[in-house]
Amino acid sequence: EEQRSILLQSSSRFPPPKGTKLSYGTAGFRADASILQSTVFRIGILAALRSLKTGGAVIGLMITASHNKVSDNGIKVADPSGGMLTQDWEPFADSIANAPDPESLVKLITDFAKKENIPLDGAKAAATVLLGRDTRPSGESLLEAANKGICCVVGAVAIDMGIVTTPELHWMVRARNKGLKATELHYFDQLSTSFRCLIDLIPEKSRDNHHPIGKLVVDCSNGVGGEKLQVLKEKLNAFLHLEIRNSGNSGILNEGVGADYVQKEKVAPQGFFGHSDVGIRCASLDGDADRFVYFTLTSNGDNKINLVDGDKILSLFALFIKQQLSILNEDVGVGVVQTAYANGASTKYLNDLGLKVVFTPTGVKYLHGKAEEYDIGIYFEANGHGTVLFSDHLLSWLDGIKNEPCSGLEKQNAAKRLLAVANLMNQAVGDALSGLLLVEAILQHMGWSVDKWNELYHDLPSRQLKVKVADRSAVVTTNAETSVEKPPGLQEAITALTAKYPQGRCFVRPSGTEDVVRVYAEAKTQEEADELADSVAKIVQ
Ligand code: 16G
Ligand code: ZN
Repeated sequence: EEQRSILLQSSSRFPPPKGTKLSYGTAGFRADASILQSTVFRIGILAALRSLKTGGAVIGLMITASHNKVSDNGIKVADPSGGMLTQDWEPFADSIANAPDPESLVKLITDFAKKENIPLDGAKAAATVLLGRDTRPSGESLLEAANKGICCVVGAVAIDMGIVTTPELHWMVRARNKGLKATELHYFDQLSTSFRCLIDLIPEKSRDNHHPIGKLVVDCSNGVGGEKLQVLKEKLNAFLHLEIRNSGNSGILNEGVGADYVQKEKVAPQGFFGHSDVGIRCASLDGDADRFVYFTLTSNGDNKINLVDGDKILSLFALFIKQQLSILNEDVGVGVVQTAYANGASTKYLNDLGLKVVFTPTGVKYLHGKAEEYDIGIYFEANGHGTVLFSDHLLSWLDGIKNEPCSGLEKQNAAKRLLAVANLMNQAVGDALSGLLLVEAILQHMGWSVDKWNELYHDLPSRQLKVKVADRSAVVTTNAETSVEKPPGLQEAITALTAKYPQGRCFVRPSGTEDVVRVYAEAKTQEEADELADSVAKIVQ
């Protein structure tokens, strides 16, 4: 009863916005920041309940709207593993976010707690929630609202981690629940130590004939990534020449900058110039630093780029890992996970390397879940979100080789490299900072320029379009979004149009983050890809 009255009282101070229906999509809740107070308050309650449900494990709450505009914000829950909130709690998140008044909200909560056997009121179990936010101006007050929600649940405490990247918060949740050291300092230590380790393990002979690969210039989207990358830069100065741009208050968050902009528009971000930066290795982070892409400026005077996207990052990682495994000469289950957006040329390249490539629907929760099924699971979306996961079983096997002189120096070193990759790469979620360091380490290892890397394969021309429709939920897809199930007849029409083009491939899917249906087409020439996308867009309308 005490719990009930606390919930009623506090929630009356956070009335929901009128006339908007919110839904916990692939990226959590996202909307204009001005209407999110009640949502984050309520998700604070949910996070505390989730902690109680999981026996007091630490849960994460991140306040961010990633690459979206600065006036937006959002909230996302991290489960005890550091991964995304379990999907079977998403309907509960939706229903409490949309409860019209305190009474109905409290009823939803108590009913759910009963159904899930969550000990409310007088619970002996304690609950812990880690809170983090990106640099958005609305973040501070939203974090406070989330904090209030958490504190409504008897026995729950919130710990404010302040301004952090999304992957940092997920990393901290995971580390705490494993009983490991989990502060931001430990995060930076782990990244910089494992990067150093990879550099120290570069074979002498490739060190001799490799050219200095020059500086890396990073566009930080005017977001949280800049100040964090600065810390790594100071730690790694001797091994990595970094130049940081679009960081802090130099411009507006995500406006004409950042990984999403660069990847979608295929142009250089603001602050990069076609006269001084041509040919230089550049990278872009997104607003909360969980995605990144590379690029180079192509010619003088304009902002055209050669894009090195998530597919190519994935291919570089897969190649390096494959090389180390072949030194170890042992059959290890490697799985590469892509979505239908992966350029067909990347899939072909990976297959030709002899790797097993599987597809999932769009969204990190699907890719991550699939990648966890392998000894080494490598996943990336073309947009630059991804990581490399290692099974415990494989890690202990690698540890054994590392510590066994009879394995021989070559094998020991290969095992050490893979262990360093496992330490460097965020095991909870895609992380632009750790991904960037792995790219840099591998390029140094290979002695490769960014152009050499980009030559691994040539992208097939592609085109993406979005189509406004009356009801996007009318489009239902199957087979990892590669074919349409409903409405009837649509897939047959798409198949017929696609068949007209050599190397043609096309799919449509309802967006999870915008009120549109997306169309993706690939073909042998750009004109044909455009034509195919256009013609399919017409029949979707
Ligand atoms: C979300 C997803 C991202 C995906 C994008 C697709 C997470 C954390 N993020 O941002 O992985 O690429 O949605 O958006 O899962 P769309 O459904 O609008 O195409
Ligand atoms: Zn992001």
